[in-house]
Amino acid sequence: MTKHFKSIKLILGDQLNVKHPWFDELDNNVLFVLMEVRSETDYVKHHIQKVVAIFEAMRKFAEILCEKGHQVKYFKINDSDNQQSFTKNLESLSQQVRAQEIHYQLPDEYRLDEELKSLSEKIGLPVFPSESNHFLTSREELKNLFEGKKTFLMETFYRKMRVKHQVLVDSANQPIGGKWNFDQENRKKVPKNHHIITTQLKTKDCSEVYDDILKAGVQTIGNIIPTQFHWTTTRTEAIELLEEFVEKALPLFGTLQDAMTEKHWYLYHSRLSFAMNVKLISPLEVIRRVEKAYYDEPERYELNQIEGFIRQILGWREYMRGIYWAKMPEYASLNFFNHERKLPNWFWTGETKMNCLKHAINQSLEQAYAHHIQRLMVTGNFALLAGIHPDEVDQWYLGIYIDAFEWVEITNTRGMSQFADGGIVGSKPYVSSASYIDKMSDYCQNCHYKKELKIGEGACPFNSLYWNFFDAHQEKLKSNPRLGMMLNVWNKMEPDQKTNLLQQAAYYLDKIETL
Ligand code: FAD
Ligand code: DLZ
Ligand code: SF4
Repeated sequence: MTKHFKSIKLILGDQLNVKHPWFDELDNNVLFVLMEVRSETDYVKHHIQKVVAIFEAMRKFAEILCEKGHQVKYFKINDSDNQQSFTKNLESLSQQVRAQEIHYQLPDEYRLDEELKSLSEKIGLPVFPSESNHFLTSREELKNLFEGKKTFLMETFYRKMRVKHQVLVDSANQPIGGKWNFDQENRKKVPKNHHIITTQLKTKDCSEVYDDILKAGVQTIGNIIPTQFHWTTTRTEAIELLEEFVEKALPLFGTLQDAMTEKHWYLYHSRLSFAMNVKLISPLEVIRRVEKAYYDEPERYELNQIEGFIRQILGWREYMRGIYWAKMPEYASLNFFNHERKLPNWFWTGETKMNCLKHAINQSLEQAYAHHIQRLMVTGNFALLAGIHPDEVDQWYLGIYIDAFEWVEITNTRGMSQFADGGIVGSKPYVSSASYIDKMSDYCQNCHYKKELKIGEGACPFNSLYWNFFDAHQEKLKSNPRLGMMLNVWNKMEPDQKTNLLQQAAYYLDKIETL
């Protein structure tokens, strides 16, 4: 006979926080439910490693809840009673166990927020949302900070967060080290002959989950070796990775955070984004651990490394979430430059002669990962210069990265990278010619194209596309104080030179599929 439960509590695949108050006490009236469902695997074509990581983490989380004595119903993707949607499964489960109410934690994504808001009406039971406690700022607090403002600078937000959470501030709420921001010290290339000593990949066998996904016929992108899976899928693994990061990579994190190299795919980056985004580990835990490293051993951990890292989490990560909730759903259709082009097919195969793009894309297909500057200044930069429709760009980023969840993907992609929001997230479009990519990487050395050539046979496409971008969007960019200098350079260029650059760009755009 089926057991009866007063309440069903839904746990989404990115709400795997064992420290949530829901799990503080055992309650026999509560049935927790987790579901592997096609509505989530199919809203975009995800990287195979992302689906494996989420299912593996969900299954391990359910096991931990059971071990603690909680009651759990887990829908695996191929279970015969799985109707493949949150609403349908909740409807049948609530009838089966005669539940009187349903609870959920506020989701991080607008689409699911809307779906869960209409649960009560669809199922005919009272439904109670509760705070997830997963961020350093509640949705209400964000609303008050962002509502009604056209722009709200990340730097202003970040300083408020430093003071609010007492991170790297003194008793007068002034920044430790006398500066809020050490970015100027953090723009170095990997030095020649530098020996990279960083975190290791710890692997495990995820074949069982992988086989289930294959059997279900979920369409995915990218590659995987299921027997050597390295993404962290438990809290214990996430804490181990954090410790290893602090020990090995943090001492150089800031200095080399913008550097790119063919020699190493994550360099001194933490690879903690997936664990944080599915809430195996909390942002404050990570921040406090890194802050402690500085206070314990200031001679080993310079402030620029520490502050640079903390700003990404306390600043950028929380700020992006703030913009998301302040501006959705309109944000998802912004297209400031009216870009219309399709994403070239080689974004899905890595088959391009441009070495920077070949490297960043192949790495993304192999590892479901690229670090920030690869995402922003290689793939994102090219997509913006080439005038790709932001919907196409969003689909790619939302699918391919292990850490891609809409609240943080769309604000970074449509906002920071594509400037499709006209300057809500960033104060200027992030575009560059070959010179920036060459300055920060070793990609240009082995490229089919010549970084120093702007026109003619073998000219680097970034060079002409860069000027073409300024020419095409003069009207929209001319009032931007941060772009005045580049527009001046463009406007003062010899007419012949301008014509040649524009012709070169048109030629490349015409044969974009073969670049
Ligand atoms: P580290 O370099 O070690 O940084 C530490 C942490 O800081 C990250 O784990 C992350 O939580 C946080 N962080 C750093 N930069 C950002 C940022 N701009 N916004 C929010 N958090 C940040 N991050 C995602 O988590 N999901 C995404 O879908 C995502 N899409 C992106 C798309 C584009 C076009 C760009 C330019 C950036 C995107 N980012 C995204 C931000 C950033 O690239 C990743 O967080 C980072 O590369 C993850 O690797 P890591 O954990 O090794 O990061
Ligand atoms: C991304 C994802 C995938 C691929 N699959 C599931 C799933 O089967 N079940 C689930 O609960 N969550 C999944 N997720 C994560 C959700 O899409 C995530 O909860 C939303 O993106 C909200 O941020
Ligand atoms: Fe990229 Fe141009 Fe450098 Fe080649 S030369 S790696 S295309 S920036």
